[in-house]
Amino acid sequence: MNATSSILSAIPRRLHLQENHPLAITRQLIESRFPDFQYHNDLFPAVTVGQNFDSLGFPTDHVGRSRTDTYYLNKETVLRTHTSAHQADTFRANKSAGYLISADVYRRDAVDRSHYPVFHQMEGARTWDRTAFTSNEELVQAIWDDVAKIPKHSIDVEDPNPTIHDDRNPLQEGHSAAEVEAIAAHLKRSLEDVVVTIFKAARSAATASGDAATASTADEPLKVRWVEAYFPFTSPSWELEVFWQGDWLEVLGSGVVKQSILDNAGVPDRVGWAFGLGLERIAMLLYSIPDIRLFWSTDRRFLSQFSTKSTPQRFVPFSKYPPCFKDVSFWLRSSSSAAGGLSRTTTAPSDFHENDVMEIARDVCGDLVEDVQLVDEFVHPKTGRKSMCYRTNYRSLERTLTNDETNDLHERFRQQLVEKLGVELR
Ligand code: FA5
Ligand code: MG
Repeated sequence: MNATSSILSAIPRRLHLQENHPLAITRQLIESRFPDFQYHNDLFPAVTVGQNFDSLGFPTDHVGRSRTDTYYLNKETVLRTHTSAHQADTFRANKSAGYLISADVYRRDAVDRSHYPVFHQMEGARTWDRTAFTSNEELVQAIWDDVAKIPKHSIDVEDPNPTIHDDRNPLQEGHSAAEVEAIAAHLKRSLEDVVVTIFKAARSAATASGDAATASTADEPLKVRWVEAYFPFTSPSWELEVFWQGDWLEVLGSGVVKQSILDNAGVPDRVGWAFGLGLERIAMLLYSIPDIRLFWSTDRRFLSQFSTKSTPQRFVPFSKYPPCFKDVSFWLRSSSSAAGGLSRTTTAPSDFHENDVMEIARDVCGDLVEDVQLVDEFVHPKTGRKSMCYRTNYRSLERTLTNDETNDLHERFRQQLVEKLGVELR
C-alpha cells in the first residue's frame, strides 16, 4: 500500500459529478457531442491489476506498473491510473456502438501547473459490427458515411504523418488498410469536433468577459496537431495537442482498438477506435484556468464562477499571492547504507525516483506547493556520490503564506526526504 491519506481523501470528491463544477460542465459539453453513446460516470476507482494493466496488454515489466508510478491498495488492487482500466468490461457489457466513461484517475507524477496526482479522464470508444456487412468494402463505405455525418470545421489541423506506418504505427493483423483509414478519419474528425466545440465556447466566454487582454486571446486562431503515439492497447495510435499559452499541450491519446481486447471481451466481430482525454486540460482551455490545483478548491470565489445555467464565462483569477522559493540539496544514499520508507528491497542509488520526491512534497504541503523542479545535479568526482538540488515554490491559491509557515513546511519536507528516501541533506 503506497496510497497516502491525502490521495485517499480525494476519492469521495467526485468532482466530475458535482453540480456546476467546471469539470462536470466540461464533461457534459463533450457528452453533448456524442448523443448516441452510453455514458458511465459512476465507476469506483479501485480496480484490479488485471483491469488496469493485464487486460490492456501491458507487458509485465512496464514502468507504469511500478510503485513509483502507481498507487497500490494491496498487491492485486490499484487506484486506476486511467479510464482504460474499464475498456474490457465496458466492451463486454455494452450493446451500443459507442460509450463514454468519465472518472477520477490516480498517478504519482510531476508537480507543476498542468499535472496533479488525482485528475479526471474521459474515455470514449466507437465500434462497428463487421457481421452487419457482406464485405469489407461495404463496412468501409458505412464508416465513411458515418464520417460524413460529423459536423465540418475550418480549423487548421497539422497531421503530417501517414495513418499507418509499418515500423512506428503498424496496422494490426486482420485489419485492412482501407478500414483503418476510415476508422482513423472517424476518430480524428470526432475529436477535432470536440476541441472546436470547446474552443468556440471558450471564445464566447472570453468575448463575454469584455476586457481587452482577454479579447485578444479570443482572436488567436485555434492550432491543433496530431502526433504519432504508442499505447499497448491501440494500433495505430495518435495524440492530439493544442497550442496553449505558447506551448503544445497534449490533451488526449487515442487509436484503433487492439483486436485482442475485443476478442477477450466477447465481441470479436467489432472493430473501432478509442480515446482517453484529460478533463482538466480541456477545462483549462475552456475557462482559461491557469492552475490545475484550482479544481480542488472549495473557495466560493472559485466555485461561484461556473454554472450550467449560463454560457461559460472566462475564469477571473482572484488576486495572486506571492511565491516563496526554497531549495533543498541532498546526497543520494550510497549502495551500502540502508533505509526504509518508500524504498523496497535493494538499496542501490538507482532506487531513487523523482516521483518519490514529488509525492513527499504533496503529502507534506498539500495544495500549498505549486511547483517542484530539479535545478541541479552533481556527481562527486572522487566518491562518485550523486547530489541533487530541488527548488520548491510554496504558494497558496487563497492567501499569503507567512514566513514561519513556509519555513515549517520546508523543514518538514526536508525531514521526510531523509526519513523516507534515506538521503543525506547538504
Ligand atoms: C492514457 O491514459 C491512455 N489510457 C489514453 C488512451 C485511451 C489511449 C484509449 C488510447 C485509447 P495518457 O497517459 O497520455 O494516456 O493520458 C491521457 C490524457 O490524460 C493526457 O493526454 C492528458 O490530457 C491527461 N493527463 C495525463 N497525466 C495527467 C496529470 N498528471 N494531470 C492531469 N492530466 C493528465
Ligand atoms: Mg500521453
